[in-house]
Amino acid sequence: MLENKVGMIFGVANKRSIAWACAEACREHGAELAFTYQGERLERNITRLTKDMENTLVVPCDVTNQSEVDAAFEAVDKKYGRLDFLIHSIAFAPREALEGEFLDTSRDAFLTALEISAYSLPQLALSAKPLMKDGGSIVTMSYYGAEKVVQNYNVMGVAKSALESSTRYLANDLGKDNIRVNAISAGPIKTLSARGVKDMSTFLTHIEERSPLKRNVTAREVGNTALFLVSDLSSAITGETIYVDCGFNIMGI
Ligand code: 0WD
Repeated sequence: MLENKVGMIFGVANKRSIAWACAEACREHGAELAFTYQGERLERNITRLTKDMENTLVVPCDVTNQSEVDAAFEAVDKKYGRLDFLIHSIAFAPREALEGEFLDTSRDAFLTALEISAYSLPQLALSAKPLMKDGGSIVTMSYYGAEKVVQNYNVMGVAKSALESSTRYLANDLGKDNIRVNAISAGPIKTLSARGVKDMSTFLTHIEERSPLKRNVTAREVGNTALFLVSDLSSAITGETIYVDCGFNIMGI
């Protein structure tokens, strides 16, 4: 499905990361993949995970450092000469902002969360565009807290609202270049980032009880949807937020 396609994956922290599940799904369908990692602490993880994958590239890229972003795309251009898809699976908010009341969010926490979790999407799309010579597909990861109040999710919910809105504006700007931009609104999954949200296990139990499918999603199910969105099977879908949440979002009382 993805033979002869080159993808860039942002946000693998370890094997539990949603980005890694996306990478495995895309790899199994023939894609060549470049991985970025944030900071030296994650370099060893990603190098170990990708050691048996052929023709990969692993480059540092902290999105708050524009020169690292530029260097990452230059490295992809040099190695592959093109880019067909990009998976954006990164987010961050200071831990103290992910508990208590949203009202108490500091200016610094607000700006940091919005910069890393939302601005990074248009930032990376701008660098990806010249490499997506034959069109392309960009996928980002959102969460239900973008549209409804989820206890403790706080400023990250605001960042995800900005992210989903950015998805639509980017889809409009990039449509003429045949570049599609979509978000996946994933149900909660126990990853490194998710552990930063207080009372995460309560969310998981609630979804098991209330969602139509009576269970939580797996990272691989999110990865499979990302595979669909970066493949030509979804060629007329852009600007959407697609729920991969066992149906939880449809429920009222
Ligand atoms: O329940 C969940 N796990 C859900 C996650 C439900 C719905 C959505 N999501 C979203 C997250 O908000 C995020 O956008 O999916 C995306 C991936 O999250 P994940 O797979 O749950 O988390 P994780 O494995 O921790 O990967 C996120 C990574 C960071 O990991 P850590 O944990 O080290 O902060 O985002 C990256 C980093 O690798 N990241 C950055 N990358 C570049 N520059 C930066 C940065 N400044 N900051 C964080």
